[in-house]
Amino acid sequence: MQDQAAAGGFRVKVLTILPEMFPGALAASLTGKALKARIWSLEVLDIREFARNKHRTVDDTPAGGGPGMVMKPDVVAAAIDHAQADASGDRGRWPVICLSPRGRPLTQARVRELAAGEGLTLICGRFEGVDQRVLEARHVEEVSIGDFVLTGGEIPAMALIDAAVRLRPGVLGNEESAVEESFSRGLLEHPHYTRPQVWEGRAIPEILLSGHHAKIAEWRRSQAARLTKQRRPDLWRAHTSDTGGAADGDRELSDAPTSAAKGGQTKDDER
Ligand code: 9D3
Repeated sequence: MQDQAAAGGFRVKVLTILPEMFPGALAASLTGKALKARIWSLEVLDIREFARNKHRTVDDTPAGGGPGMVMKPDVVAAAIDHAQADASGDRGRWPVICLSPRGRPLTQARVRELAAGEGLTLICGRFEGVDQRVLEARHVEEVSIGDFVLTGGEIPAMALIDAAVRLRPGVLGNEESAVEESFSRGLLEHPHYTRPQVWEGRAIPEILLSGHHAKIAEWRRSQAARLTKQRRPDLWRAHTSDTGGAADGDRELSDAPTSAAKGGQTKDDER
């Protein structure tokens, strides 16, 4: 089969002024194997190729003044229009997304929707960002990967691609995908251990060596609850409201200040 879509392949187009950054990390490991196996395809478009002037200018000074530069709407629009020419016209199944610190935070729920589509066109922001008019005119969705500052959208684009591709059929083993379905239910994972039984004087928790599967499962549930309460009170609240607050026999989350509110790591790593 020649046609990627007909072959069931997930098609990703990346618009960037740093095309040399791709496939980068995506060529390694599971995503790299899946790329070779044509489970997904990657087309990298150099935004600079869509600049029409002699100097291939992609940016200009911000209207109203201020620091930095803004990506020009005409150049970015030409790149988007080129990318979308052979994409599915159904934007629901092939959205155009700009990775931007002002975007909506990426969630696993959105990743699932994206992975269920035919493809993605990703614009990697650089400089202060992209001219607002092209985002509106081309119905571009803005997505952030979290509240920290990077130098550009390329690494976020790779993160999004990695998250989506791993959900495509044939990328993960059955074992891993089944675990994903049933297990976590919005909690952090329990801690993991492997041999040696004692390492640097630290023993594997006795219960894990007992062979008592029901007790092991219960220990893992309580550890997952403990870690989630400590590190992600937001997730814990969502989980307890989902399950009517009866998920765990432990004390409920108190109004005590979080570790972040107290200025960082405190008892987080006490075991
Ligand atoms: C001074 C205002 N800055 C916004 C916080 C400007 C700015 C900083 C960094 C504009 C762009 C960038 C580059 N970052 C991204 O393109 C980016 C990003 C990020 O920095 N954090 C989390 N997710 C993303 S998605 C794209």
